[in-house]
Amino acid sequence: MAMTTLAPIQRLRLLRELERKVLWLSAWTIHHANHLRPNRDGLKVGGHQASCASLATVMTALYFSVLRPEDRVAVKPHASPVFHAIQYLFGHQTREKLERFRALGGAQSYPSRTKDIDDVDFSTGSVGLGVAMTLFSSIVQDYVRLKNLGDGERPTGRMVALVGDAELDEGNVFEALLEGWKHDVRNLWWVIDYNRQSLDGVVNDRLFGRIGEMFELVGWRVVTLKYGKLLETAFTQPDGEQLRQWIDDCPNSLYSALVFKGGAGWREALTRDLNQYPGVRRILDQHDDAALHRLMTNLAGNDMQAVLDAFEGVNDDTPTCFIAYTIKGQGLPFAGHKDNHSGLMTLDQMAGFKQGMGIAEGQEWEKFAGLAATPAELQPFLDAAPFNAQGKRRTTAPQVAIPAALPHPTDKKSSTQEGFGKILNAIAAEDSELARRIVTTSPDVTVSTNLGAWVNRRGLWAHTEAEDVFRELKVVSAQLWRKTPRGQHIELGIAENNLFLQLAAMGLSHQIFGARLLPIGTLYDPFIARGLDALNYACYQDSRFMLVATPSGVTLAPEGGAHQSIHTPLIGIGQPGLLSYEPTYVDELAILMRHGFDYMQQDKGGSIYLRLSTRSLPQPERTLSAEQEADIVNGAYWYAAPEAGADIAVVAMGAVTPEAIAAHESIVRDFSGAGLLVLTSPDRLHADWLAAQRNRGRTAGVVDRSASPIERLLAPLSRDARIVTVLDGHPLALSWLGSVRGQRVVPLGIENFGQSGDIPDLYRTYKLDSAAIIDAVARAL
Ligand SMILES: Cc1ncc(C[n+]2csc(CCOP(=O)(O)OP(=O)(O)O)c2C)c(N)n1
Ligand SMILES: [Mg+2]
Repeated sequence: MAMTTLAPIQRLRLLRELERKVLWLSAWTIHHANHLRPNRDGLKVGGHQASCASLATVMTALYFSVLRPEDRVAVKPHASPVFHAIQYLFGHQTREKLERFRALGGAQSYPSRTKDIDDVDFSTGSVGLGVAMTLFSSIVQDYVRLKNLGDGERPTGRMVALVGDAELDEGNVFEALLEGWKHDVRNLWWVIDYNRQSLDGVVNDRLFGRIGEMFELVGWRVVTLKYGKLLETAFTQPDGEQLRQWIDDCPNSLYSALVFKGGAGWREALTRDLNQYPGVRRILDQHDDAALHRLMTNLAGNDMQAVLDAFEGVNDDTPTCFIAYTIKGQGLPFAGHKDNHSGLMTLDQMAGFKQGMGIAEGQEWEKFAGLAATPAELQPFLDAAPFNAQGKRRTTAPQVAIPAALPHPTDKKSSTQEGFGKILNAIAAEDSELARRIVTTSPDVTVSTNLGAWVNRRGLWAHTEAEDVFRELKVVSAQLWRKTPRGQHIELGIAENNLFLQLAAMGLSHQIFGARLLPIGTLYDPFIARGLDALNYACYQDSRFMLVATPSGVTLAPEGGAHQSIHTPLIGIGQPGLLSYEPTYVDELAILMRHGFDYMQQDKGGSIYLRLSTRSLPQPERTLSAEQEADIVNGAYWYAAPEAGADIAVVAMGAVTPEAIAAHESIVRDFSGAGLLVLTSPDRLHADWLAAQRNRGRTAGVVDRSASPIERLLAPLSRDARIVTVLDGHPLALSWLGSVRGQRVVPLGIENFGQSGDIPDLYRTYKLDSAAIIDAVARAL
């Protein structure tokens, strides 16, 4: 039975059946996890039966009929069980994983690209982020399409977000909308599950008038799905308009409460308010309580035909917001109750629900149990779903070969930020695959993070050509900002959250659009905190990009504490999926960028974070050996090697290294053989050290105390050597070094908000200068 031969009425019938099944399976999956699995710790397992129910119609319509293989979806996080139920019916999810919903290795609480097996497009969980992710993905889709970076012809997909109405309270959604308007976004469908309930209760009345206007303001089409077919028919009856007006005017709380109370409640309220209208009295007479309840709760977002009509009525690429009126908990005993967000059906309620669904004992996981349509009708319908027409939807893309060394400047003095700009500029000058695959983006700090030269060469990206007016009018400027579809820089407004979502989307392009990109995003280091949840979200999805954060620390000097980053080195250590480096010299940076481009493409790789500085440092004249290059990638090297058994070592990282060099020169006069270790990555050192400890447990008997780079590096020092560490960041980032071999550490760094000032004043004030380092050595002894 092919889709094309199925009459609309037949399709509607089967979709309604599947909607029942999806509602059942989602509720049962949650029920099973909470009531039927042994509970060892007494914690509630949870799950959201009511939130699932309100989206069951929309998701059934989408996955079983409307979506195409090229479409990509971000599912409302707590509708995860609905998604898994649909994939189970498709045969992409297993019963075992559903039985283990929210247990180790089971179907995930919130849809996860990396942990679920059933073809999740975008992970969700932190509300608002998945929604905006679809918008930035639509930009990536257009970017790779206009440049032909993909694996051949690929139809343009719709980027679909299934959005809880309360998700729209998250400001990041509106930041994204505005940015999307600037970039003329296309092919976006946001379906808002307008159940007028959040977690804590019922949302503000008529909020959606405002929200609809917001979407229209930024060029979206708004399609409102308000009343279902039953109600629409009732409205055409005599006095039906009175009924419509009554519902239109009904406050959200009253409507929700009546949904919960059911038929008798509706009758009482309507009799009280509309008894003077004979037509309404007739409608009341014609419906018993159950039918009246069905009628009054017949909202379009829970009405299959209305949902299909809405989706199938949109056939162009204009971004579209569907406001789908739904009922939270539709079809469940606590429908409409304001406290239903985390409500779970009791055992009794589930027994009743199960009976109503026609499911016999032991048949709970059967795909077609309790349905009126036969398996012989349903299975072919599922098999023919257009969504699965091409099998696996997750794409791959070949790796881009990275040259053995990147071109790097050899200035006698340079900051790492300047070096970054020059390295990229040199890459931009080449006609290489590496240069073609790099795409840069920045939230209005392109120039001040030294991306300017790259943009001058490679251009700004836009759907259509736009000349640089300043250039046309011959106004002299260092920046050439010509916009073309060939451009390789996506300029964003000042919204760091958008930067991270744009990077998240770019960094998944190989798996979502079959096109390998090497994304680089720049921002000021302190403003990582502004977008931190989105950065975490990007890493959680295993997106791959290079984050260049500059300037950093108090070393940005005159700008003072407001722009000074303190704990970003700790974020670098603590953030999974993000390998962080803080190079001191430009030759290190070149090696690390090269490593980064490679690491971003490895299965077991990840994203990379480079913490840079604007402080110009004298650059060492050196040619690094392969071994030294490996040390730089591994996280540290001896700038001045210690003598065997040395009692003192100074450890430094980044912009403060010249102070450590000066201090070291003076220290060796008293303690000959003291070493100076320069770090490039406490993150990498720490991770390798922990991994070595874990592995040690497994090879019984043999204790290799130099299994990880930091153990080997510290091995020459005496057992009770003193180590002074210094960085322009929180001292905790390095103080753990004392645990490696049980040596005492005096950690220097920044613990407080800084002042404005010049570097000598600030380093003195915050005890980062050579006097402070020498003093720390004295204290250590
Ligand atoms: C950033 C973030 N804050 C808080 C939560 C906890 N939370 C999960 S769902 C929810 C309410 C969602 O309401 P709505 O979007 O209307 O979804 P509904 O359940 O009504 O469909 C909240 C506050 C979260 N997941 N993410
Ligand atoms: Mg809601």
